[in-house]
Amino acid sequence: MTDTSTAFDLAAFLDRERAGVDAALDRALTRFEPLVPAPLMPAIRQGVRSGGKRLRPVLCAAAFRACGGTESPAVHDLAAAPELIHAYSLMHDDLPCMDDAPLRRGEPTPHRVHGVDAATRAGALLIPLAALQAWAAGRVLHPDQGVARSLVRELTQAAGAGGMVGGQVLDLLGEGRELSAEQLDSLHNRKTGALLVVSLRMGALAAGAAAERLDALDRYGRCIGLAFQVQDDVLDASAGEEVLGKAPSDAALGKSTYVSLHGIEEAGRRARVLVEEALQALRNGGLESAPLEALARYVVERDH
Ligand code: GRG
Repeated sequence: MTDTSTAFDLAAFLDRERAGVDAALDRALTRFEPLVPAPLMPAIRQGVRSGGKRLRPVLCAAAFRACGGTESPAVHDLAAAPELIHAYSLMHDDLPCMDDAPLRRGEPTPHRVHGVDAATRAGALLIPLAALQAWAAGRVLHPDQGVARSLVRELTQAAGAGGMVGGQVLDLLGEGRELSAEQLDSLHNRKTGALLVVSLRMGALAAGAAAERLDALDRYGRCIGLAFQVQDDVLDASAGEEVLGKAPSDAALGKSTYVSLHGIEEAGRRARVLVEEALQALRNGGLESAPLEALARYVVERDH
Protein backbone atom coordinates (compact mmCIF):
# COMPACT_ATOMS: atom_id res chain seq x y z
CA MET A 1 0.00 0.00 0.00
CA THR A 2 1.25 3.50 -0.74
CA ASP A 3 2.05 5.64 2.27
CA THR A 4 -0.57 8.35 1.70
CA SER A 5 0.14 9.91 5.10
CA THR A 6 3.58 11.23 4.10
CA ALA A 7 1.98 13.57 1.56
CA PHE A 8 -0.91 14.40 3.85
CA ASP A 9 -0.75 17.71 5.73
CA LEU A 10 -2.08 16.63 9.12
CA ALA A 11 -1.54 20.01 10.79
CA ALA A 12 -3.64 21.84 8.17
CA PHE A 13 -6.27 19.09 8.29
CA LEU A 14 -6.49 19.31 12.09
CA ASP A 15 -6.78 23.12 11.98
CA ARG A 16 -9.69 22.88 9.51
CA GLU A 17 -11.43 20.10 11.39
CA ARG A 18 -11.05 21.78 14.78
CA ALA A 19 -12.57 24.98 13.38
CA GLY A 20 -15.56 22.95 12.14
CA VAL A 21 -15.88 21.15 15.47
CA ASP A 22 -15.61 24.38 17.49
CA ALA A 23 -18.34 25.96 15.34
CA ALA A 24 -20.55 22.91 15.93
CA LEU A 25 -19.91 23.08 19.69
CA ASP A 26 -20.86 26.78 19.64
CA ARG A 27 -24.10 25.93 17.81
CA ALA A 28 -24.79 23.24 20.40
CA LEU A 29 -24.17 25.63 23.32
CA THR A 30 -26.59 28.16 21.80
CA ARG A 31 -29.24 25.45 21.38
CA PHE A 32 -28.67 24.17 24.92
CA GLU A 33 -28.96 27.57 26.58
CA PRO A 34 -32.77 27.45 27.08
CA LEU A 35 -32.42 23.91 28.55
CA VAL A 36 -29.72 24.77 31.10
CA PRO A 37 -30.17 26.62 34.43
CA ALA A 38 -28.47 29.99 33.83
CA PRO A 39 -25.99 29.72 36.77
CA LEU A 40 -24.53 26.54 35.24
CA MET A 41 -23.95 27.94 31.76
CA PRO A 42 -20.52 29.54 32.47
CA ALA A 43 -19.12 26.23 33.80
CA ILE A 44 -20.59 24.33 30.83
CA ARG A 45 -19.09 26.87 28.45
CA GLN A 46 -15.65 26.57 30.05
CA GLY A 47 -15.72 22.77 30.02
CA VAL A 48 -16.77 22.62 26.37
CA ARG A 49 -14.91 25.61 24.90
CA SER A 50 -11.56 25.31 26.66
CA GLY A 51 -9.83 23.70 23.69
CA GLY A 52 -8.06 20.38 23.64
CA LYS A 53 -7.02 18.29 20.69
CA ARG A 54 -10.61 17.45 19.65
CA LEU A 55 -9.38 13.97 18.81
CA ARG A 56 -12.75 12.23 19.26
CA PRO A 57 -14.74 14.49 16.90
CA VAL A 58 -11.92 14.50 14.36
CA LEU A 59 -11.99 10.67 14.34
CA CYS A 60 -15.79 10.66 14.03
CA ALA A 61 -15.79 12.97 11.01
CA ALA A 62 -12.86 11.11 9.40
CA ALA A 63 -14.66 7.76 9.79
CA PHE A 64 -17.83 9.26 8.28
CA ARG A 65 -15.91 10.34 5.19
CA ALA A 66 -13.85 7.14 4.98
CA CYS A 67 -17.14 5.23 4.81
CA GLY A 68 -18.45 7.35 1.95
CA GLY A 69 -20.71 9.75 3.89
CA THR A 70 -21.82 12.91 2.08
CA GLU A 71 -20.25 16.12 3.40
CA SER A 72 -22.56 18.35 5.49
CA PRO A 73 -22.22 20.67 8.54
CA ALA A 74 -24.20 18.04 10.45
CA VAL A 75 -21.08 15.81 10.37
CA HIS A 76 -19.42 18.12 12.89
CA ASP A 77 -22.69 18.37 14.85
CA LEU A 78 -22.58 14.58 15.20
CA ALA A 79 -18.87 14.64 16.01
CA ALA A 80 -19.55 17.16 18.79
CA ALA A 81 -21.61 14.57 20.73
CA PRO A 82 -18.71 12.37 21.96
CA GLU A 83 -16.72 15.56 22.66
CA LEU A 84 -19.48 16.69 25.05
CA ILE A 85 -19.09 13.39 26.92
CA HIS A 86 -15.32 13.88 26.92
CA ALA A 87 -15.75 17.43 28.30
CA TYR A 88 -17.95 16.20 31.16
CA SER A 89 -15.51 13.39 31.97
CA LEU A 90 -12.61 15.83 32.29
CA MET A 91 -14.64 18.21 34.48
CA HIS A 92 -15.52 15.36 36.84
CA ASP A 93 -12.07 13.76 36.67
CA ASP A 94 -10.51 17.03 37.87
CA LEU A 95 -12.85 17.41 40.88
CA PRO A 96 -11.40 17.28 44.42
CA CYS A 97 -13.07 13.87 44.99
CA MET A 98 -11.14 12.42 42.03
CA ASP A 99 -7.82 13.84 40.79
CA ASP A 100 -8.20 17.23 42.52
CA ALA A 101 -6.48 18.90 39.57
CA PRO A 102 -5.84 22.65 39.64
CA LEU A 103 -4.97 22.89 35.94
CA ARG A 104 -6.30 21.51 32.66
CA ARG A 105 -5.03 22.58 29.25
CA GLY A 106 -2.88 25.18 30.98
CA GLU A 107 -5.87 26.91 32.64
CA PRO A 108 -7.48 26.66 36.09
CA THR A 109 -10.01 23.78 36.09
CA PRO A 110 -13.78 24.55 36.00
CA HIS A 111 -14.30 23.77 39.72
CA ARG A 112 -11.45 26.16 40.62
CA VAL A 113 -13.16 28.91 38.57
CA HIS A 114 -16.88 28.25 39.16
CA GLY A 115 -16.90 26.16 42.35
CA VAL A 116 -17.24 22.42 42.94
CA ASP A 117 -21.07 22.43 43.00
CA ALA A 118 -21.42 24.22 39.66
CA ALA A 119 -18.71 22.12 37.95
CA THR A 120 -20.27 18.87 39.22
CA ARG A 121 -23.78 19.79 38.07
CA ALA A 122 -22.58 21.26 34.78
CA GLY A 123 -20.64 18.06 34.02
CA ALA A 124 -23.67 15.87 34.80
CA LEU A 125 -25.89 18.01 32.57
CA LEU A 126 -23.59 17.46 29.62
CA ILE A 127 -24.46 13.74 29.53
CA PRO A 128 -28.11 14.05 28.41
CA LEU A 129 -27.17 17.01 26.22
CA ALA A 130 -24.65 14.80 24.41
CA ALA A 131 -27.36 12.19 23.80
CA LEU A 132 -29.68 14.88 22.40
CA GLN A 133 -26.87 16.13 20.20
CA ALA A 134 -26.24 12.65 18.74
CA TRP A 135 -29.95 12.10 18.16
CA ALA A 136 -30.50 15.46 16.40
CA ALA A 137 -27.42 15.14 14.15
CA GLY A 138 -28.24 11.50 13.35
CA ARG A 139 -31.73 12.51 12.18
CA VAL A 140 -30.18 15.02 9.77
CA LEU A 141 -27.47 12.71 8.43
CA HIS A 142 -29.41 9.50 7.87
CA PRO A 143 -33.02 9.04 6.70
CA ASP A 144 -33.49 5.93 8.87
CA GLN A 145 -34.54 6.89 12.45
CA GLY A 146 -33.11 3.56 13.59
CA VAL A 147 -29.64 4.91 12.83
CA ALA A 148 -30.18 7.91 15.15
CA ARG A 149 -31.34 5.49 17.86
CA SER A 150 -28.20 3.36 17.38
CA LEU A 151 -26.01 6.47 17.65
CA VAL A 152 -27.54 7.41 21.00
CA ARG A 153 -27.43 3.83 22.27
CA GLU A 154 -23.80 3.29 21.29
CA LEU A 155 -22.68 6.64 22.71
CA THR A 156 -24.41 6.14 26.06
CA GLN A 157 -23.17 2.55 26.32
CA ALA A 158 -19.59 3.63 25.63
CA ALA A 159 -19.89 6.41 28.22
CA GLY A 160 -21.38 4.11 30.86
CA ALA A 161 -20.49 1.27 33.19
CA GLY A 162 -19.28 -1.04 30.39
CA GLY A 163 -17.12 1.75 29.00
CA MET A 164 -15.69 5.02 30.26
CA VAL A 165 -17.26 5.15 33.74
CA GLY A 166 -16.47 1.46 34.29
CA GLY A 167 -12.86 2.14 33.33
CA GLN A 168 -12.67 5.10 35.67
CA VAL A 169 -13.96 2.92 38.54
CA LEU A 170 -11.26 0.31 37.78
CA ASP A 171 -8.71 3.13 37.72
CA LEU A 172 -9.79 4.44 41.13
CA LEU A 173 -9.81 0.92 42.60
CA GLY A 174 -6.33 0.35 41.17
CA GLU A 175 -4.70 3.29 42.96
CA GLY A 176 -1.86 2.09 45.17
CA ARG A 177 -2.08 -1.46 43.72
CA GLU A 178 0.03 -3.13 41.08
CA LEU A 179 -2.10 -4.16 38.10
CA SER A 180 -1.14 -6.87 35.60
CA ALA A 181 -0.62 -5.99 31.92
CA GLU A 182 -4.03 -7.54 31.10
CA GLN A 183 -5.78 -5.56 33.84
CA LEU A 184 -4.15 -2.35 32.64
CA ASP A 185 -5.25 -3.01 29.02
CA SER A 186 -8.80 -3.78 30.15
CA LEU A 187 -8.96 -0.62 32.27
CA HIS A 188 -7.79 1.61 29.43
CA ASN A 189 -9.87 -0.14 26.76
CA ARG A 190 -12.83 1.07 28.78
CA LYS A 191 -11.67 4.35 30.26
CA THR A 192 -10.17 5.88 27.10
CA GLY A 193 -10.70 3.37 24.30
CA ALA A 194 -14.49 3.08 24.46
CA LEU A 195 -15.09 6.75 23.64
CA LEU A 196 -12.50 6.76 20.85
CA VAL A 197 -14.01 3.59 19.34
CA VAL A 198 -17.58 4.87 19.57
CA SER A 199 -16.57 8.17 17.95
CA LEU A 200 -15.36 6.19 14.92
CA ARG A 201 -18.40 3.91 14.95
CA MET A 202 -20.80 6.84 15.11
CA GLY A 203 -19.22 8.38 12.02
CA ALA A 204 -19.39 5.05 10.21
CA LEU A 205 -22.98 4.31 11.29
CA ALA A 206 -24.16 7.75 10.15
CA ALA A 207 -22.54 7.07 6.77
CA GLY A 208 -24.42 3.76 6.51
CA ALA A 209 -21.25 1.62 6.68
CA ALA A 210 -21.39 -2.18 6.34
CA ALA A 211 -20.47 -4.48 9.26
CA GLU A 212 -17.02 -5.26 7.81
CA ARG A 213 -16.03 -1.59 7.93
CA LEU A 214 -17.47 -1.13 11.41
CA ASP A 215 -15.38 -4.09 12.59
CA ALA A 216 -12.23 -2.65 11.00
CA LEU A 217 -12.83 0.72 12.68
CA ASP A 218 -13.45 -1.05 15.99
CA ARG A 219 -10.06 -2.75 15.74
CA TYR A 220 -8.35 0.46 14.58
CA GLY A 221 -9.96 2.37 17.46
CA ARG A 222 -8.98 -0.15 20.12
CA CYS A 223 -5.37 -0.11 18.91
CA ILE A 224 -5.04 3.67 18.78
CA GLY A 225 -6.89 3.92 22.12
CA LEU A 226 -4.28 1.76 23.84
CA ALA A 227 -1.43 3.45 21.95
CA PHE A 228 -2.84 6.80 23.07
CA GLN A 229 -2.79 5.70 26.70
CA VAL A 230 0.70 4.22 26.50
CA GLN A 231 1.90 7.53 25.05
CA ASP A 232 0.03 9.42 27.81
CA ASP A 233 1.98 7.40 30.39
CA VAL A 234 5.24 8.06 28.58
CA LEU A 235 4.48 11.80 28.52
CA ASP A 236 3.35 11.79 32.16
CA ALA A 237 6.67 10.18 33.12
CA SER A 238 8.86 12.38 30.95
CA ALA A 239 7.25 15.77 30.20
CA GLY A 240 6.81 18.71 32.56
CA GLU A 241 3.73 20.74 33.51
CA GLU A 242 4.54 23.49 30.99
CA VAL A 243 4.31 20.95 28.10
CA LEU A 244 1.36 18.92 29.44
CA GLY A 245 -0.77 21.89 30.56
CA LYS A 246 -1.43 19.98 33.80
CA ALA A 247 0.63 18.55 36.64
CA PRO A 248 1.97 15.00 35.99
CA SER A 249 -0.09 12.87 38.41
CA ASP A 250 0.41 9.13 37.89
CA ALA A 251 3.36 8.58 40.22
CA ALA A 252 1.84 10.82 42.93
CA LEU A 253 -1.37 8.74 42.91
CA GLY A 254 0.49 5.41 43.01
CA LYS A 255 -1.07 4.31 39.70
CA SER A 256 0.12 1.36 37.61
CA THR A 257 1.14 2.64 34.20
CA TYR A 258 2.67 1.16 31.06
CA VAL A 259 5.90 2.86 32.09
CA SER A 260 5.87 1.47 35.65
CA LEU A 261 5.05 -1.99 34.24
CA HIS A 262 7.36 -2.18 31.20
CA GLY A 263 9.82 0.74 31.46
CA ILE A 264 9.81 3.77 29.20
CA GLU A 265 11.54 2.20 26.17
CA GLU A 266 9.37 -0.91 26.04
CA ALA A 267 6.26 1.25 26.52
CA GLY A 268 7.29 3.37 23.52
CA ARG A 269 7.87 0.21 21.46
CA ARG A 270 4.43 -1.15 22.40
CA ALA A 271 2.80 2.12 21.27
CA ARG A 272 4.50 1.87 17.88
CA VAL A 273 3.43 -1.79 17.42
CA LEU A 274 -0.17 -0.83 18.25
CA VAL A 275 -0.09 1.90 15.62
CA GLU A 276 1.08 -0.62 12.99
CA GLU A 277 -1.82 -2.92 14.02
CA ALA A 278 -4.24 -0.01 13.65
CA LEU A 279 -2.98 0.69 10.13
CA GLN A 280 -3.29 -3.01 9.26
CA ALA A 281 -6.91 -2.99 10.49
CA LEU A 282 -7.72 -0.17 8.05
CA ARG A 283 -6.14 -2.12 5.19
CA ASN A 284 -8.01 -5.31 6.16
CA GLY A 285 -11.30 -3.42 6.13
CA GLY A 286 -10.57 -1.87 2.72
CA LEU A 287 -10.58 1.62 4.25
CA GLU A 288 -8.30 4.05 2.47
CA SER A 289 -8.13 7.18 4.57
CA ALA A 290 -5.07 9.42 4.72
CA PRO A 291 -6.52 11.27 7.77
CA LEU A 292 -7.10 8.05 9.75
CA GLU A 293 -3.61 6.81 8.88
CA ALA A 294 -2.01 10.10 9.87
CA LEU A 295 -4.08 10.30 13.06
CA ALA A 296 -2.88 6.85 14.14
CA ARG A 297 0.72 8.01 13.81
CA TYR A 298 -0.03 11.33 15.50
CA VAL A 299 -1.29 9.52 18.61
CA VAL A 300 2.24 8.33 19.42
CA GLU A 301 4.15 11.27 17.96
CA ARG A 302 2.29 13.97 19.95
CA ASP A 303 4.10 15.73 22.79
CA HIS A 304 1.03 16.74 24.86
C1 GRG B 1 -18.64 8.09 38.34
C2 GRG B 1 -16.46 6.81 38.64
C3 GRG B 1 -17.27 7.81 37.91
C4 GRG B 1 -16.69 8.44 36.84
C5 GRG B 1 -17.24 9.60 36.10
C6 GRG B 1 -14.70 11.13 35.53
C7 GRG B 1 -15.24 10.07 34.64
C8 GRG B 1 -16.65 9.68 34.71
C9 GRG B 1 -14.48 9.50 33.74
C10 GRG B 1 -13.07 9.86 33.55
C11 GRG B 1 -12.60 9.37 32.26
C12 GRG B 1 -11.28 9.95 31.90
C13 GRG B 1 -10.73 11.14 32.63
C14 GRG B 1 -10.61 9.42 30.93
C15 GRG B 1 -9.29 9.96 30.52
C16 GRG B 1 -9.30 10.11 29.09
C17 GRG B 1 -8.11 10.90 28.63
C18 GRG B 1 -6.90 10.15 28.21
C19 GRG B 1 -8.17 12.22 28.63
C20 GRG B 1 -7.25 13.10 27.94
O1 GRG B 1 -7.73 13.15 26.61
P1 GRG B 1 -7.11 14.10 25.51
O2 GRG B 1 -5.63 13.98 25.56
O3 GRG B 1 -7.51 15.53 26.11
O4 GRG B 1 -7.80 13.85 24.23
P2 GRG B 1 -7.71 16.91 25.37
O5 GRG B 1 -7.35 17.94 26.42
O6 GRG B 1 -6.83 16.98 24.17
O7 GRG B 1 -9.16 16.97 25.02
